[in-house]
Amino acid sequence: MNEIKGASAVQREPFFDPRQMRGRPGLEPTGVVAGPVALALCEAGQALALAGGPLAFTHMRFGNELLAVADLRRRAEQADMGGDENLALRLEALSCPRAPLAGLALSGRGARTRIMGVCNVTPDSFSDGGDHADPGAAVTFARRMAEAGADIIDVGGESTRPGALPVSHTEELDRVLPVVEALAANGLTVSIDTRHADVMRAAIAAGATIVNDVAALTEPGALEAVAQSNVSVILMHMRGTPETMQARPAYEDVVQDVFDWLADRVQACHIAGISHDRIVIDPGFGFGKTVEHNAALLAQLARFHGLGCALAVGLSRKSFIGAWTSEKDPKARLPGSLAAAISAAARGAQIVRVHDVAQTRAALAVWRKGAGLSV
Ligand code: PT1
Repeated sequence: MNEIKGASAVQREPFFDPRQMRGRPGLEPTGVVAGPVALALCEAGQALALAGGPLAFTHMRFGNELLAVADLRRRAEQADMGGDENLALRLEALSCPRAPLAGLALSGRGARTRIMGVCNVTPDSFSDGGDHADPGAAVTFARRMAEAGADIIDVGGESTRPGALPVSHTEELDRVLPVVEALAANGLTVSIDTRHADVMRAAIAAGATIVNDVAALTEPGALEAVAQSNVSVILMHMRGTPETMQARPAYEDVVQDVFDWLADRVQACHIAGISHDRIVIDPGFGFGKTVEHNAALLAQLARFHGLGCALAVGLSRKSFIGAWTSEKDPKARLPGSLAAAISAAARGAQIVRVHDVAQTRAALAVWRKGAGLSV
């Protein structure tokens, strides 16, 4: 399954065109299977690898239709004869392997969900309210997360929780740079959580190998800052700004709208010279979404594989988890956050951004055993 047909398709030019991935109706891989069963079904032509595996899917929701993979393939093959034009291409985007992220394997038989540990160097973060506001404390905390199994440390100096106010770039730089430098010097994989081009450039120079941007490189100079480096980027969807985003967010179809918006940002990256294999997408849970919007995004998360990029999610301790579990205290939202991480992993998300690294690692390890996965 890790060597499925189409593995080299990532190199083919039309595959790179996100406009073709926006076809209607949306495709939702469903009937997700794992382990030996997944391999057997793939070999029998009755399942397709989900983003290169280790998961696979047997069915696809296609508008109002629910189709078996074997039937879909038949339909895709008829595309040349004037059938579903770009179905074959979209199937390939859903199932081809993802490139490694900053050297971390994301696809294939032995790949496991990667854990990104949140390291906020802010006095006002929503759930860890200034626990490690000074750089020294943040470095100690991040090292502990790495020991607990974080694959990536996400360093942020500006809170983006709903209602948060912006900080000056100098302030943000003063907070994050010493932390990025120290962690990169320790050989850790560091992502910089920022919207600002100058912070991106400085953090990349200090050793960050991933830019995590909740504004998806829409701020002035941000596309260029990433394009002129060789780092990877996480493009996250947000409606409005953190200050205003929760004021009556409305969508026609939240999953399709977010998908299409991300497709446009992926295209903007391509045009700026950022290659497809450097791009990760993130639907932006809690950023300009109601509780129902977040529920739809989680339930239909597998649709986002249709862009042919790796998929990251941030669910940990967010207010919709509080709403689903009647828990007001963000730090007490751990059980819900673990279930959310498993939910996302079971839909093939390759990266989960979390506060509780050791607990998430344990929860995912047990889920993998139960699913029959080998690592
Ligand atoms: C995220 C994310 C992020 N979330 C990425 N980066 C935050 N790639 C910061 C609430 O409703 O999901 N993906 N960086 C934190 N943002 C929020 C949003 C925190 C909503 C809290 C809420 O409570």
